[in-house]
Amino acid sequence: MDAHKNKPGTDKTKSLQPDTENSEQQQLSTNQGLLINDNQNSLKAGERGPTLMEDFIFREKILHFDHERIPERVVHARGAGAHGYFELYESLKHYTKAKFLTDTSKKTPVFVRFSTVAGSRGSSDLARDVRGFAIKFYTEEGNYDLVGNNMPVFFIQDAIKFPDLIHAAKAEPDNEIPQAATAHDTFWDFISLMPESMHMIMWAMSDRAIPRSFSRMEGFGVHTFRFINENDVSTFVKFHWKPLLGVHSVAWDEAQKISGKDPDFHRRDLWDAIEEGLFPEWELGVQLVPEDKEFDFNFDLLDPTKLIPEELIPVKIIGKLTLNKNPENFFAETEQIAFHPGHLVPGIDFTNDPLLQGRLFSYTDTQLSRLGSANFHEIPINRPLAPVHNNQRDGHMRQTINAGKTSYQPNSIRSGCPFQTKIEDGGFSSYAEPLNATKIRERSKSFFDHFSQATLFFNSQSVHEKRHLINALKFELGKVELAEIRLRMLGLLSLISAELATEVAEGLGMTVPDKPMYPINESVPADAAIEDYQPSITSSTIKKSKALSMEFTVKNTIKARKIALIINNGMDGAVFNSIKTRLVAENALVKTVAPNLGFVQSLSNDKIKVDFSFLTTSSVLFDAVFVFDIENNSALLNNDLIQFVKEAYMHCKPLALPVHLLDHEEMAAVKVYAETEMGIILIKDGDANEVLEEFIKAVSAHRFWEREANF
Ligand code: HDE
Repeated sequence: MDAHKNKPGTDKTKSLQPDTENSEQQQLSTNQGLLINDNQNSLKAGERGPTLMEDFIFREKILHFDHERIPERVVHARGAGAHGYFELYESLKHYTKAKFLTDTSKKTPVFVRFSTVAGSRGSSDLARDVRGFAIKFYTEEGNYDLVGNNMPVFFIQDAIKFPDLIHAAKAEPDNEIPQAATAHDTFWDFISLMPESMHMIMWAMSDRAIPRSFSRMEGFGVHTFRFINENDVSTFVKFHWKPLLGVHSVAWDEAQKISGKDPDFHRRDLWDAIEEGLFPEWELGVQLVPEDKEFDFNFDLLDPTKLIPEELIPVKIIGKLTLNKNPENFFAETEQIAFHPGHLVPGIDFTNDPLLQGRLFSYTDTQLSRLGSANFHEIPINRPLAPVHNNQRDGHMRQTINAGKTSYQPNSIRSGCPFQTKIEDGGFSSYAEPLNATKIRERSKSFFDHFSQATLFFNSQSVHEKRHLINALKFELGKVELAEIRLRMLGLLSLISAELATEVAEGLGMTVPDKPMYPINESVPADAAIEDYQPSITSSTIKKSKALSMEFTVKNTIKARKIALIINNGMDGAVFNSIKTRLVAENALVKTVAPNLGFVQSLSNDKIKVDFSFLTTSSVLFDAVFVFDIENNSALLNNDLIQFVKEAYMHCKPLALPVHLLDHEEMAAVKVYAETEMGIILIKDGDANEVLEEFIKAVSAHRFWEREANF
């Protein structure tokens, strides 16, 4: 039996059990239940003769195989998911009547799917990209989907631009190159003509686009939504997920190497953490804005390229999400789950954000082509825990057997059932927002400051975060072939920060143009001046926001950190055991690495199991490296080990090293910075236990990016 089947579940996972097939101790059969006697040979006319058309067992098997694939998601195709639950810390009754947000005794089952956006299903987890962060809450009032991302803003302001954005970002249509990468002409051509994307470009070029793991990313609902309370009072709300492990990323060089060494790195990390019982956790936070404060900001709350700085509206932490169970079957659960921002419960409603409004059409529509039928809500993972009764009938692959004569309303034959529910008894009603409008195809003037928050983001980054962002732009624009695209981008960057534009220009061997070169916006009201509808910069009251930098999210924990313990024959087994035990007690995930697989022999002849050889793993797959000392120094100075340590050093990881390892000529750089505060811990007198506390502290600090200044 698979180990993870013993792990805890939720009410939703229990509800999936009747649909779960388990072949243990079972006989092989056809789909009709006929027992199969030979699954190795097709039916033939003679042992060397042709296969017979009559072989219905062969035909059924091959036919099913031929149809195993469904279209991948048009965006967010690559993903991984898990089950879990949401617990509420305090009731939000004052703001919303949603039961899962008012009753603190409830544990709401959820399924979460994380994803990249641009790549295909088989692409690397480590692509520079936005990450999807989609949650389905199986509440007693029906399914509520919070379909968010790991960045709080978006590239475009109106949903009608989404196909353009995605066509530009995906592989180019003539040769389908590059896979899962935005470093190419069509993406930057589009972006350089879309000044509204500048704020999101800052996020997408920051290290947030190369997260260390799903469990170390924030999540955001992005749009402003509405809470509605029992008295029909509306409050604007923005949703935030804050990871309890802090927000951390990898280095760009590392990301590219992981894509080759283990393209399933994030998927595996999520799976392993749950299997080990190191459940990923996030706190849910809300920013609340009363309806009458809608216009108190120098940006529009309906504009999805803007965030509300936490200095203006603090994030109120209201509950916790825990992921505690891996799926039984990737296709049945992670692939077939269908999210939709329009899956609401009473107490939550939309705003007129034009991006959100457009999404409300797209999600159900896309499920029809992806999952093939209007009955996709009947797939086990999509079924609500709340009962479903209505007069919708039939269609491809209908599962429900709707008993009774009537499938219409009003009816008298079944006393009008299923009947409507009054609002006070839990029936949904849309927020009665007063509208008095003229039909127009225009953008609100309040949406035209495309730069202030991009500047706020850039200025809020730490020194190394800025450096990484600048390098990302040098890389991405450096891959662009058409010089005019690069030039247009430099023009736009100069409106965000002169420092940023100048440094990127230097990397491209170009100079920043005097004037930005974006197209004139001609879509203005008939009686308005065209100048009033061009991109603009409003002065911002806030110059820096702490919440926008990852630097301040470091937590004092090494939970789920992957640590390589480098071992070899002739090491001290007792020291190894005590260090390993302590790291495991601190919830780290430790693996042994040695020149060869099998076992190494300690000084006292104990056998220690080797998890990986230098050939089957790589330093980029670990957060930290601990090298155990051995009697024979020359064996320790093995070239594979030196390369492993050097690479971890270059990626600014914490290292614990026997002091004589630094005698190797290739370790000269490491030697210079040993014993500084830069996470290089030396084991001097053989007893590695003495440096353990320092090592644990260094691992919890994540990375020592200051080292980069010396490369
Ligand atoms: Fe999506 N998006 N999106 N999106 N989106 C999809 O729905 C779409 C947007 C997001 O794990 C698709 O079922 C439009 C913003 C996530 O299954 C599709 C627009 C945000 C996922 C779609 C947006 C998202 C999707 C493709 C512009 C963050 C993955 C497959 C108006 C708030 C969900 C599918 C999963 C998936 C349309 C913009 C998040 C085509 C038209 C903004 C996390 O319906």
